[in-house]
Order: sequence, then structure tokens, then C-alpha cells
Amino acid sequence: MASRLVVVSNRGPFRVKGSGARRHIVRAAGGLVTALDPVLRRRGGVWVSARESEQAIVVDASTEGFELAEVAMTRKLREAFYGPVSNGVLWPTLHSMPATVELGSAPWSSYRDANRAFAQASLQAGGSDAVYWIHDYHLMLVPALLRERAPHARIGWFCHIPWPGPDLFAALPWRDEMLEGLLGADVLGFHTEEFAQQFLDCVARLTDHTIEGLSVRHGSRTTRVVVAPIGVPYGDIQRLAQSPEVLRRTREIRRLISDRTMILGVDRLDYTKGVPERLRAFEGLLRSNPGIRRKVVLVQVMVPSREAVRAYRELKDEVDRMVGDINGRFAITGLVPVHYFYRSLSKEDLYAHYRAADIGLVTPLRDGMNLVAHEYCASRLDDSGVLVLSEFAGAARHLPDALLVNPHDVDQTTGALMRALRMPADEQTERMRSLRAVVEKLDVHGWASRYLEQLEAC
Ligand code: ADQ
Repeated sequence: MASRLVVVSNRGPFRVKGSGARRHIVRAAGGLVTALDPVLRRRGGVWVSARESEQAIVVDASTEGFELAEVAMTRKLREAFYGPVSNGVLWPTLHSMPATVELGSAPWSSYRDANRAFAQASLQAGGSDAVYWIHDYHLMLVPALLRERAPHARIGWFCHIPWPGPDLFAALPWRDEMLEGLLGADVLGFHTEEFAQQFLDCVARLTDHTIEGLSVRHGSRTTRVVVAPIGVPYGDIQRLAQSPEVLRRTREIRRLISDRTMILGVDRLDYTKGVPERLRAFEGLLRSNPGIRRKVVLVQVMVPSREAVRAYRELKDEVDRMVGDINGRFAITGLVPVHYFYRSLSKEDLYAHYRAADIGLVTPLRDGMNLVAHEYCASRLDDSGVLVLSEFAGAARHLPDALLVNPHDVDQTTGALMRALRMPADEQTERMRSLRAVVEKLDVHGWASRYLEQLEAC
């Protein structure tokens, strides 16, 4: 009999909104949940994640296809581990953007305590011979904590975000504990060869362990490092993108946009996503090409995220100001250049936007993979459209037929937009066909199967 699959991540697939009589459960947004949800629905198992409200979330396993187990922590512990450590230090450091990091005041003991709580809840859910699949930078100590209590379990960890080079990583005061925590796993997964290699470089520089190819030998155990680029549920997207609701909404958006070329940005609010740089590039396009002002529109959709964190509130203020400024300067009665939504969209509405957009503009400053780039290509059923993509997204390693840009070089992005606007239909088709073939190959179910096969073989 196959062992029980236990997926462990900080955030689970649901969020609680409102309270009292208004309390209701909604699906969470974000890359990790978008990726894992269809996998667990298909395979079954249990999803362990932090409890975010007083009352537990209860789901019907027979309709969802998987069980839910929540990790109860005090609010104080949850906030300290999530805010100042995971988001304040680890997120920017692993994205090689350490400028905002305040190492000195980070309460590391809260990270340790929270990881212990996750390990404990995971063991309760899975027992000693489950297949444990732990996700992301919040839970780097969990593999070793599980290994202590379940020496024969199969334990995997996956890094959804980039892994930095040793110079940056070595600055973390808890670097040794983090590496030893991860090496409790049998398999460690990364989106790209670059991230996998940088992890191995950190192990080589900071430990005495032996590295053989992509494996780390430590004591009597070996941890394998695998490159496993994540994808999207390609088949589901094909069906959704031609559903009556998406087609109706796509026509509606196209009618509102009229004959203008629609450029689309879709992001979680985050400083790694390069939204201000993108707005500057679009502004450059309008400024230097007056003839184009009546012909293009940028639709920027941003899903609220980490609103309690100051840096994120400041970023939102900056984006609000920039959008106001561009619209103030370039709007003509009836024609507004930037349509900006600060909210989460339903799946149907999101895919209608992908289908309506002539150009997908995905320009993170640094990103593990970036599923928006995949989703845009997957939904271009007629092989039309141009993807402009940052070379610093993991996705760029796999999608060379996008127009690749350095998002810090605003003029270059403006130039790529100009090129996209002028691209002949046959070149669009040729590029989009090849992009779609890659996105299909990297389908999320294939990703999960390939990863879990390696883990189960341990
Ligand atoms: P994220 O940083 O969350 O994920 P990304 O991969 O782009 O980034 O995924 C975002 C997801 O949220 C997409 O599925 C998108 O459709 C959805 N989304 C964004 N805006 C939305 C909106 N307004 N309404 C509804 N849905 C919206 C992390 C890493 C990434 C990595 C993933 C998966 O940072 O690099 O690709 O995990 O490993």
C-alpha cells in the first residue's frame, strides 16, 4: 500500500474572512497554494498548515479530496515567526535583496519553536512511515526535526523561491542550523539548476559534508538535490479558458478595451515583483511615443498580500501614486492608460484577462519560478500573444522564446514592449507555440509525480 502523503506548508488552501455570523471560508491565492491544491485533490493525503483563526477550519475530505490538519500556535508565536523572521529576513535574503533586512532584532527562537510545532503536528498526522513533503522557507528546520522522531520516513522539502549564493546566505546568523535542518530531508528540490547549485555551494562553504554530484553525504545519510521546475495544471487551464463564463467575460473585457492593445500584469503585492519598474517602463512607452497613447492600455491586477507589513503598505502607496501620476498625465477623456485593480480575482475573471491580453508583462526583480508567466501562455489557446519576461524569474530558464528583459533596465523593458506591439502575427504564433509546449511539459501534476517518485524511491 502506498504511504500516506503529508504535505506541510505555512499557508493552507483556505483562509477565514470576517467573523461571527459573517465568518466564511475562501480559497487562498498565491503560487504555492495554486500549485499544491490540484496535486492534493488528485492524490489525496493530508495538508498540514498553520491555523490562522481561533476556530479550526473544517473541510469535508470526501469533497475536497484531502484532509486538513492545522498547527495551533499562539498568535504571538505565529506573528513573530512569520513577520520579522520569515518575511523580514528570510524572504529578502533568499531573493538576494538584503537591503531591508534587520538581522539583529529577528526573534530566531520563534522560528525554531514554530518549526517544532509544525513537526509535531505533521507527525501526528502522518506517523513514522509517511511520505512528508515540506514546503518553503518558513519550514527549513522541519526535515531534521521529523528525522529525529521518524528516522525511516521519507522526507522531502521544496524551495518555491530562489536560493542565493553563499556570500549572501553566509550572513545569516542561523545558517548552520538552517542547513542541518534541511539536510534532515532525503530530497531537496529547487526550480532551477542555478538555485540548486547555489545551495550546494553554501553546503560546500559552510559545512564539512561531502558533495558528490548533486548529493550531499553527511554521516551515514545522503541528501539528494533535485532540479524540479514547477508548472501549472495545464489541462485544467485548457478547459477553464474555453468555458462559457471565461469566453463571455473575455468578450466583455475586449469590448471595453475596444481596439487598443492590452498589456497585462498580474502579481501578488510584493517588492520582488518589480511593479514600480514595470510602471516606469510603461510610462516611458507613453512618453516617448505620443502616437501610441490612444492605442495601448495596461491592466495591472494586484492581489493584496502581507498587508500588516510596513514595507508592503509602502509599496502599495508607491504603486497607487505612480498609477495616479501616469493616468493624470496621459489620460484623454474616455481613455485611461492604466487600469489598476487591487484585489483578488475569481479564476474565471483572471483567465478572461489572460485571454483578452495581447501582451503578458511579467517582470519580477527576482522570482523562484513565476506561475503567472505559465498561466498566461497556457491560456493562449489560439497561440497568439507575446510574453515579456524578466530574466530573473526562474521561468526565464525554461521559456527562452519570451522577450527576456532585465527589469532594472527600464528602457530595455520599454523597448521590449515596443517590439511586442510591432511583432508580426506569424512570429507571435511561432514563439507562443513553443512557449506553450514547454508550459505543457512542466505541468504541475508531472512536477509532483517526478518529485514524489524520487522521494518514494529513497
Ligand atoms: P508567488 O510569489 O505567490 O509564489 P507566482 O508564482 O506568480 O508567485 O504565483 C502567484 C499566483 O497567484 C498565480 O497562480 C496567480 O494566478 C495568482 N494571482 C496573482 N494575482 C492574482 C489576483 N489578483 N487574483 C487572483 N489570483 C491571483 C511563490 C514563488 C514563485 C513560484 C511559486 C510556486 O514566489 O516564484 O512560482 O511560489 O512555486
